[in-house]
Amino acid sequence: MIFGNTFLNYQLKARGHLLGRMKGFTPFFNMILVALFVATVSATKLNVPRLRLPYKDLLSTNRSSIFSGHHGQLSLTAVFLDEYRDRLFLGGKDVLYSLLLGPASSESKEIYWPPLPGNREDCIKTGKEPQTECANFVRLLQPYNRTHLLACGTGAFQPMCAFINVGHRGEHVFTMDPTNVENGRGKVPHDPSVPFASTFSGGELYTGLTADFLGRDSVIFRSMGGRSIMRTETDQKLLHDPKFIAAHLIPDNDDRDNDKVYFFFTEKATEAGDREGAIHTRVGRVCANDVGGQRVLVNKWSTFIKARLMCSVPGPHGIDTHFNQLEDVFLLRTKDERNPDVYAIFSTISNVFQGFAVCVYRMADIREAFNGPFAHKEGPDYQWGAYEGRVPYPRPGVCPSKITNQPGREFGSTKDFPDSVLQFARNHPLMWRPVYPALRQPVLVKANIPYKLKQIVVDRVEAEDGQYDVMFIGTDIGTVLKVIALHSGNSLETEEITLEELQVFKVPTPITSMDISVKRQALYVGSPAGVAQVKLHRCETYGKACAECCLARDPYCAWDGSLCARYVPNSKRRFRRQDIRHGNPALQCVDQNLSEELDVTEDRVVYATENNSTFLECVPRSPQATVTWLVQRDDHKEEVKLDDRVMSTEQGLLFRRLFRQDEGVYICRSREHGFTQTLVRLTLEVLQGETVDELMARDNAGLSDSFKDRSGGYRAWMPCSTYSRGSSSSQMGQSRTWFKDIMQLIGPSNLPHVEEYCERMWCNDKLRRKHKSMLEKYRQAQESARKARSKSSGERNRTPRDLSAWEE
Ligand SMILES: *[C@@H]1O[C@H](CO)[C@@H](O)[C@H](O)[C@H]1NC(C)=O
Ligand SMILES: *[C@@H]1O[C@H](CO)[C@@H](O)[C@H](O)[C@H]1NC(C)=O
Ligand SMILES: *[C@@H]1O[C@H](CO)[C@@H](O)[C@H](O)[C@H]1NC(C)=O
Ligand SMILES: *[C@@H]1O[C@H](CO)[C@@H](O)[C@H](O)[C@H]1NC(C)=O
Ligand SMILES: CC(=O)N[C@H]1CO[C@H](CO)[C@@H](O)[C@@H]1O
Repeated sequence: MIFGNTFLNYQLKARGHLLGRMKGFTPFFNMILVALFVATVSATKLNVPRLRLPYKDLLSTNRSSIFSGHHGQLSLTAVFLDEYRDRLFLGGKDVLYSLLLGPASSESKEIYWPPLPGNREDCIKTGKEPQTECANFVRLLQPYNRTHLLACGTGAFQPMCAFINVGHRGEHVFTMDPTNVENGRGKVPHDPSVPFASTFSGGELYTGLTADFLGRDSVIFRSMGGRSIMRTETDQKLLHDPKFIAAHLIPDNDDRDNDKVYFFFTEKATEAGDREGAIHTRVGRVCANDVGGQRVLVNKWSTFIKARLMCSVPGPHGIDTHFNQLEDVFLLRTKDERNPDVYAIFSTISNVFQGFAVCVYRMADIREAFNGPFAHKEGPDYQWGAYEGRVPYPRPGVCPSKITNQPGREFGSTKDFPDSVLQFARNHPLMWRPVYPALRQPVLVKANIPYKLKQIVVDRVEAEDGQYDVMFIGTDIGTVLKVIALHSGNSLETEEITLEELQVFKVPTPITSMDISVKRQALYVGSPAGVAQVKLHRCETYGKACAECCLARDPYCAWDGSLCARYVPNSKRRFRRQDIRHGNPALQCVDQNLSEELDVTEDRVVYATENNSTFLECVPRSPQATVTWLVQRDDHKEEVKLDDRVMSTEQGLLFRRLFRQDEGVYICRSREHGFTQTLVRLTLEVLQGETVDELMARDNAGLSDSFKDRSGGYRAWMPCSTYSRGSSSSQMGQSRTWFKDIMQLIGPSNLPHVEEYCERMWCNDKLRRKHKSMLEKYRQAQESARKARSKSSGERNRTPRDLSAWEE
């Protein structure tokens, strides 16, 4: 099979997205199309993800796996990642799941949990939607005790809670007693679509939600445990149409009496004055040991105070652009449990601008705002200002503790607080000073992007040159962005690098939850379509060379001397090459074996016909790289001259009409961070004289009888397998793709002919013998390519990977 080998060696790789799309376009349209491609190429490449990983690739490389319930439709509404038990608990519509996370296990258990009898029907009678409202949407899953979880659902607008037996660590128990169901009012909202926040601590449940059927009673609750239920008073000064995003207990110091529960929410900002409907983001807090007042504020929070969270960028004319709408909060916990970093996604959506920002807050700054002046307004005609009068003792917002419980001033409980303190707290819940983010600016800003940022989790990663906070940001289109923000030197400027864009879900769907397991090095990404387990990193994806690993700038990954692999701090590995700050492979990889790395895998030959269009594909791995094309003729290399006829597109080099003198060796080079690498080396052969039509005519003349049907006519099309003998089906498969490739190169209008021609060439030995002349030509081509290849590999040995290019 000389002929076959020849062609297989030269598999033509023009996958031809471009040509495929151009089929059937008039030249005029081609022109526009090309103009668009060229425009995109020259557009700015900043903030483009360095690597885009499609859904299929994530699955095929085992980077991701998806669970969508036993019946396909999960309608995920709650997730609890239990790292202690190594299990993932899910709540959806009328259903609960328990998944084992062990390496080899994919075991899952299900509990069917519909609304209580009659409630679904009652819900429908009130005019609610049967499918999207009148079901039990599980909204809350919290660990309750050593054997049980607390689960609460909307119960068709009749909230209910139940305890789920999940067993001890190591056993896969998952049962619920359906008769032992409690009223869930104040624990989850009635409406499955309204946001709410909860945290379970010390046997008590803290929730921020709307607690009534109509969704008007906005309140912060504490329930369960032994103490009486606590709530906020109904007062717009305290909470004004809030949308709760997150709740967390964060200790202040070693005295547990100072433990505080923080709520993150947005609300209508009364202090914004005339601007009706202005929304601000707040951080509010209560003392965990608050039991309300004795005469006033009975069973109502007496320690609730709140401050504004600012997230803005300087705008033109000195007017800042504020990101006011809170989307998500992630607490990056460290060894110091009192001082987690608070990561928050904000949005601002106006007629002229849609933008998103991530701001990071330090607990010290939040506490400072709460220790500062209270916001005050003397009367309806006065401006808001800092309260300058005397603040009663104990200062509102301070928890009763050893400090407040001194001889002579014995405030051991909020019930001991003087009425004046409670009155002041009730009238001054807002602090005057806002909380500014670290460095007073966002770590990440995205403006006018065609998607929304919805969820964030952060992993603090140890790298060779320090710690990096890797942000995983979920969008409303089913993707997750993996981003780091770098501070350059002493300046305030941050550089954000999108390391990867992972298309986690097949179809665009909003990501509604994200949890990170540092132990498993995995991300659990929830959406209505299901939950995905995604590995935080897959270093091999970046490539097989030191330079590629280095350019990736991924803190998880380093060059270990032979592979791009997970960076392990303090390991004994000799080679650990990583440069997140600058991504400079010239410095990191200079003593590494460069020759065998990225440099062109295989030289290839591309055949194309004169006067026709052709396309040389070259797509750099990173969209941040810029591409240049060189052409080599007689040992002389020069940059390809681009014009209307020869154009550089995002996918490769397009010849709109091929001339004989275009023959040569084409070299596609990419450049990123001053580092140049050769991606593709192609020998372009221009076929002339014998047009395909002529070849066809000759073939037809010498056609053997076996190719004529009974009527003497010539069979228009026959699958190869009908006349091939002795060639395996896998070879046939390969030949098929080869046909497609060459067809696209030779020109759309010739396709039917060429397909037929090639098929016959490929499949029939007799015919093949008749084409000695053609064979000879291809053999020569193979020979010259082989020479070119060995010559170029000789070059590689001399100058490993284009060292001169580094100095460009
Ligand atoms: C993915 O996992 C399957 C089953 O564990 C395994 O057979 C396959 O080789 C893996 N693929 C890759 C690319 O690692
Ligand atoms: C956990 O709580 C459930 C529900 O109240 C109870 O039935 C169970 O006995 C408790 N388990 C432990 C270990 O306390
Ligand atoms: C580098 O090249 C030398 C000789 O070409 C070879 O022996 C060695 O194994 C290579 N090292 C690596 C890390 O590839
Ligand atoms: C290509 O076009 C030129 C000028 O129009 C013509 O002379 C030449 O014969 C054409 N070649 C082929 C193979 O059609
Ligand atoms: C698409 C295209 O231009 N195809 C042309 C390829 O060349 C032959 C002649 O060599 C023309 O007939 C085709 O129209």
